[in-house]
Amino acid sequence: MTAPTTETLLSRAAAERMYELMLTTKLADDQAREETKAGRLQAAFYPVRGLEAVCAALGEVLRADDQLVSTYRNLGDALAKGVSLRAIMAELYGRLDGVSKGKGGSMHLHDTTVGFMTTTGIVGSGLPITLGLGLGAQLDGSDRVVVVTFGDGATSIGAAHEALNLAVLWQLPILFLCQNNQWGEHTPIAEYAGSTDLRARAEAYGMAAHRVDGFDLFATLDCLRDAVASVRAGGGPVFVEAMTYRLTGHTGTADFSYVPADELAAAMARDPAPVFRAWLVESGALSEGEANAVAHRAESAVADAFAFAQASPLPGPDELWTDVFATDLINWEER
Ligand SMILES: Cc1ncc(C[n+]2csc(CCOP(=O)(O)OP(=O)(O)O)c2C)c(N)n1
Repeated sequence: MTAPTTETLLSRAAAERMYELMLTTKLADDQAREETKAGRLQAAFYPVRGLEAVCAALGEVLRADDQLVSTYRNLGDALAKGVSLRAIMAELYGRLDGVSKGKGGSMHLHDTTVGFMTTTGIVGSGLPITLGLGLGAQLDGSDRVVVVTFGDGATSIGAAHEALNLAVLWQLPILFLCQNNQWGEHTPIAEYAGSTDLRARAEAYGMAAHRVDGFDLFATLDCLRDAVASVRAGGGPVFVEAMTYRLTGHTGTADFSYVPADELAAAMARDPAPVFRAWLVESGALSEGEANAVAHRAESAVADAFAFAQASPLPGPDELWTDVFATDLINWEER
């Protein structure tokens, strides 16, 4: 990691918060994959291992009223925005206490009370959704920021390009955050993209665009803090390409023996949560004992969330017709 700049020099509380978030994400992800492989969790689960520093930095720079749209690879994003780990896990298990009463599953997490607006399974579909949210913020005269996270593959989808273009044209308050893990399912980026400089695609539409090392927490914090400040100040949309690497298979159960061993080993050596812990202890920001206490909290939270999810009831037949159609229609006269 680079040394922290003045802006990213952390208060002890912020350091602990980010380490706890990164470790909670890693442990919950590890356990969810174990559960799916064992057949106890019979659901699609899309691991986020490798994205922990990007998620922690994003959580740190967003305000409570900012809004986030994410993808199926959403565990870290959801935790960063403050969604309950218990409710996320219950949703994964298809249980009534899940964020969508068990009817959405891992691809459809949302909790609008904390600004976690939606997640989708359709690659690239989050970008046009944020156009509406961004337009809403602009019409409200609010300075809230709308963020959308998406993979590198999403930048080859037509809807993503339409969204980038309109966001610039309308100068919407949107941060486009590309979590570039360098794979689209089982295809490496160089085999599906003519140019792998995704930042340049956004720049071509006329918006500020930056590329940052997404394994480097301090560099990512600096980059995202500046980007969010610029969007909030009315500077129009900003695109950030955070370079990471997928540390697991595409899904919780997918084979990933096709990933080059040297690339994976190099990425694993930069595994965000353990690397940040080592920095915290070596720099004296936290003692071994204090770092262990944070780790203990993360382990307990994950154990508690899985136990809660497994004990939660399945939705009954009475839930079949609830939350299916929108019933509270907008009254435009009153708006
Ligand atoms: C429009 C669309 N096309 C194809 C798929 C199938 N699909 C699911 S995930 C995925 C890979 C997307 O790669 P990327 O955007 O880089 O995200 P990552 O999974 O690497 O986070 C594809 C092609 C889909 N869900 N939606």
